[in-house]
Amino acid sequence: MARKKAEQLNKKAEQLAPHTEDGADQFLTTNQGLRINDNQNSLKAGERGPSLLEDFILREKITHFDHERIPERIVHARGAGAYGYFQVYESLSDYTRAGFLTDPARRTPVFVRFSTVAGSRGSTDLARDVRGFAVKFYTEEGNYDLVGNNVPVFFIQDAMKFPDFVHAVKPEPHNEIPQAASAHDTFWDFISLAPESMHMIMWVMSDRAIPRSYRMMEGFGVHTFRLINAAGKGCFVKFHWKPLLGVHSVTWEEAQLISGKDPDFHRRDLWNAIESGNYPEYELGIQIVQEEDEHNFPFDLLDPTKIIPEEVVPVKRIGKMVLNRNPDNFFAETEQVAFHPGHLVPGIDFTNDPLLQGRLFSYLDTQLSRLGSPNFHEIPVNRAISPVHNNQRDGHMRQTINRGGTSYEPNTLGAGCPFQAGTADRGFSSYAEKIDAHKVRGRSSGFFDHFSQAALFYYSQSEAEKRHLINALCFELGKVTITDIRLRMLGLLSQVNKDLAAAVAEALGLAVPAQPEHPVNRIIPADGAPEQFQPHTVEQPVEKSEALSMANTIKDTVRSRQVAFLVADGVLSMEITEMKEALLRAGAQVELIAPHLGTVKASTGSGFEADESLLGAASVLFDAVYIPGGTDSTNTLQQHPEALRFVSEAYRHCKAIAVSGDGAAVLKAAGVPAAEAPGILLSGPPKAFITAIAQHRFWERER
Ligand code: HDE
Repeated sequence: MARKKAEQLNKKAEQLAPHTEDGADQFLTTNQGLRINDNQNSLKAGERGPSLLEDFILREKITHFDHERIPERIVHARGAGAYGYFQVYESLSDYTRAGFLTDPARRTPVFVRFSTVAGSRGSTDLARDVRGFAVKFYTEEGNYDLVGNNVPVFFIQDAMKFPDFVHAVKPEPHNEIPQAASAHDTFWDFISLAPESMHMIMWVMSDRAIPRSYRMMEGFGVHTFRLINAAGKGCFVKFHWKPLLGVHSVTWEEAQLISGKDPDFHRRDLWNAIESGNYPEYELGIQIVQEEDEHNFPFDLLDPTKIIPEEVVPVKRIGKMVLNRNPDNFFAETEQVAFHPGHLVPGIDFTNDPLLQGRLFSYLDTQLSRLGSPNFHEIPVNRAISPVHNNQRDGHMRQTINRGGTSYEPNTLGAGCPFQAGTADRGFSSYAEKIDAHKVRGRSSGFFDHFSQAALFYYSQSEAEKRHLINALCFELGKVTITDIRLRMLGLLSQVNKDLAAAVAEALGLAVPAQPEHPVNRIIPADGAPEQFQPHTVEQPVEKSEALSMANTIKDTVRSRQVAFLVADGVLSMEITEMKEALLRAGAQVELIAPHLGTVKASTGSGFEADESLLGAASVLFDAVYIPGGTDSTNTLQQHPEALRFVSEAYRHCKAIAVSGDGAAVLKAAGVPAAEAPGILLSGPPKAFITAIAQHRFWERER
C-alpha cells in the first residue's frame, strides 16, 4: 500500500515500471522468450550419457551466470540504496535558478545510496569508516548528483593524492589484510606523513564513524560549490543533510559485536524502516557565502579539509528529503546506480577546489570500467526523467533506437535537430569565472593550517566523545606495528591537543616526542617550499562549535527504536501489554526475546509468541531493554547466561533499561549496579522509559 502510494507520486517510479519484471504467474522462458519445459536436466545422449553441446538452453543459462559479476566500486563498494523525493520549502531564486530549488510545489524524485568507503562489497556495515551519502535528484532539467559523505571534510586537499590515500587504507597489497579497517600500518604510515589529514582524522576517530543508522547521520557536500541565480549572480554554498531523528552512534565495542551478529545491520535497518513506514527524513541545509566575502575567513573556501563553522555562517534549512521506497532489485538499482559530481543542472556549478576538480574526471571514468559501457546512463536507475536527445551513438549494450539520418551537429539534413538550448530554455551555461593565472603545480598558501580546525573539533566534543576519540586512536595506533609511525602520529596529535596526545601516548607506552619531526618535507615538492607553505596555525573565529558535538543533537523521539523485552514462562501479562502499547504508540518497535521460540506462557491469558530466542538475539541489535516481572520468568532469566549477558552488555553500552517488580533481580544477577544509575528505571510509568530511550545513551555510566 505504502509502496503503491509512493509510486503514484513519483515520475521516476513511473519511468522504471516498464523495465520492471515480475515472474508471478508466468511461464519460465529463455532470454529469447522460449518457454522451457525442463529446468532440472541438461540434454544428454542417453540418461547416463554425456551432455550435448547443442543444449542451447543450458549454455545460455550458464553463460549468463558466468558473467553475473561486475567489478565492485574501487571505493564505497559496500552500500544500500533507497528511493524517495525532495521538496524545497520556499523558492531559493535569490541564489539559484535550479528548478528543484525554486519551485516549492515540485516533488523531485531521488535515489540515495549510503556506503562505507574502504571495505569490499561483502564487508561489515559497522566498520570504523566514513559513510558515503550520495543523492541523485531526477530533476526536470536533468539529473543532479550531490555525492557527499557523513563527514564534512576530507583526508587530502588535492586529487593527486587520492590513489595514494586509497592504496594506503585498503587491505595491504601483499596479504590483503585487513578488510574494511583503517587500523593497520600502511594507513597510519600515510596519515603520519600527511598533516592535512588531521582534521578528518578527528572525525573518523570520533563516534561519527560508527553511526547507529544511516537514518541517524548527517550528510555533507564537503566541497564549496556555487549557486547561480537567473541574473547570473553567483554565490558560494556548502550543502548539509540534517537527519530528523538526530545524529547518533554506537560504541566501538558494539560496532565490533554487531559486525559478527549482523554485518548487514545498517542495510537491514534502512530496509526495515522503509518497509514499516518509518521513512527516513533529512532536511537539506545550505551555508551561503557571497562572492565578495570569499576571502573573509581564516581558511580557504576551496580547501576541502575545512568547514565553515555553523556559528559563523548558519545553516539555513531549505527543504526535506523523504526516503519511502526500497529498490526492487539490489543489483539492477543499488549496484548499477552511477553517481558523478559532474551531473549538474542549471543554477549549480563547481568551484576550483582541487579535490573536486579531480573527482570531475574520476566518476565518469570509473563507470566505464565498472558498468562496462558509455551507455550506463541508459540503465533504468540512471536514466534522467527529462528528455535525452543528442548525437552520441552506438557502443556496448546500446538500448536507445535513434531515428533519423543525422548524428552530427550542425546539420541541415535533420533540420538542425536536436538544437542547443539558450538560458531561457533552461540550457546549462558554466559560471563565467575570471581566471588569469600562471600554470603551476602547487597549492594556495591558505591551505596550510592543518591543525586549528582539528583542535576546534576536539575541543567541541563532550567528555564522553573525547574519551571515545582517544580510545579509537589507541585502538588504531595499537594495531600499528612500527614504532616510528606511532611516534610521528603522536607528534601530529600533539599539535592538535596536548592532552589528547598525552592520553594516546600513555596507552601506547610511548612519550610524545618533544620536538615532533615535521613530516612536511615528505609532502612538498622536491624543490622545497617557502615559509608560508609550511604547516602553521591561524586563529579561528570560534573556539567551540556546538554543532560539532553529537551531545547536542535532537533527543526527542523513539520513532523506530528497537526495544527488547526479556521474558520467560510465567511472565506477568499486564506488564508486557501496558509497556508494549505505550512504546508502539510512541513509534518504537518491540521484540519479545525468550529462552525458547514458540509460545511463552504468561501469568494470565493465552501467552505471547516469542519473536526471537536468547540464542539468536543480541543486545547490540537493540536500543533498549525491558524486563517485566513474574517470579517464574525472572527466576528463569537469572539462571540463563545469555539473558545475563544481554543485560550486562546493554548496561555497558549505556542503553536505557527498565524493569518491573522482580525484574530487578535479573539486573542484580547480571551484575548491573541498578540503584539509581542513569538510564536504569526500576519502576515508574512507561513514559519515563520512553524519555530515557530518546536520550539514546547514558554515557555517564561509562565511568
Ligand atoms: Fe569519491 N569516488 N572520490 N569521494 N565517492 C567514488 O566513483 C574519487 C570523494 C563518494 O554510492 C568512485 O562510482 C576521487 C569525496 C561517494 O555510488 C570513484 C576523489 C567525497 C561515493 C571516486 C574522491 C566522495 C564515491 C568509486 C578525490 C565526499 C559512492 C565508484 C579526488 C564529498 C557513490 C564510483 C555511490 C565513489 C573517486 C573523493 C564521495 C572512484 C578521485 C571528497 C559517496 O570515482
